Amino acid sequence: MSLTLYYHPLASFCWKTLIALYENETPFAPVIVDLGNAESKAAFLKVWPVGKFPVLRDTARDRTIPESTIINEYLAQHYPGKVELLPADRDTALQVRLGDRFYDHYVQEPMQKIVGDRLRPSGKTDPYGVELARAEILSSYDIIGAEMADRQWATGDAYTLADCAASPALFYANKVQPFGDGHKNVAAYLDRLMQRPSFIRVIEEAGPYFKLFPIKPEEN
Ligand SMILES: N[C@@H](CCC(=O)N[C@@H](CS)C(=O)NCC(=O)O)C(=O)O
Repeated sequence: MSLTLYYHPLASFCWKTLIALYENETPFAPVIVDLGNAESKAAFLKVWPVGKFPVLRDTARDRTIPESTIINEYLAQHYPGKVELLPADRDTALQVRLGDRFYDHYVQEPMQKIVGDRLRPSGKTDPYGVELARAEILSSYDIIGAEMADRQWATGDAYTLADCAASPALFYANKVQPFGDGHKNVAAYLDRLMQRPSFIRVIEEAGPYFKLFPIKPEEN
């Protein structure tokens, strides 16, 4: 086995890559990084000095690949499987990349802003930034709701790496900014994503760590 994934089971960007790996049953060695543990953090910083996960190490090709999107494209290119995560057709691939970028930048990042703000020390929070993040997520829900009126998956009939990105983005965004009654298409899309065995497995594996998530359902 040549692939090692550095990750944390609760981390939303890591879910993107775990889902991609599980979709195609790609074998890998898991290494859980605990950034709260000095030794684990120091070892991880040697792998990727930026210190953000996931990171994939491929000894067969002597490559270290950071950034969830780049990892998922790398897997699609070098470790393809039954699910074509990135279509061969270049125009269709652009749509898939756009979907991936959309879910990262306009759903997952504002969600991270809200969660991150909760973890800040008192007196250092950013209420206006959180307000903007909530508005951005709601605007994204409107866009997704309209798109999903006649689509099964993020960019059409085929499941792709855009759906890998959408899965954690929508799962966690719904926890901090619930879909509510106004976004039924978005809720239905997340339901479809959550029926994928890959995503079921990721959520099960995160189970023991959910207690660390700082925002409780009753707060919404
Ligand atoms: N653009 C990066 C974002 C990665 C990211 O933000 N990862 C979070 C976990 S979901 C992380 O490493 N957080 C730890 C930290 O920022 O110290 C990617 O797509 O991989």
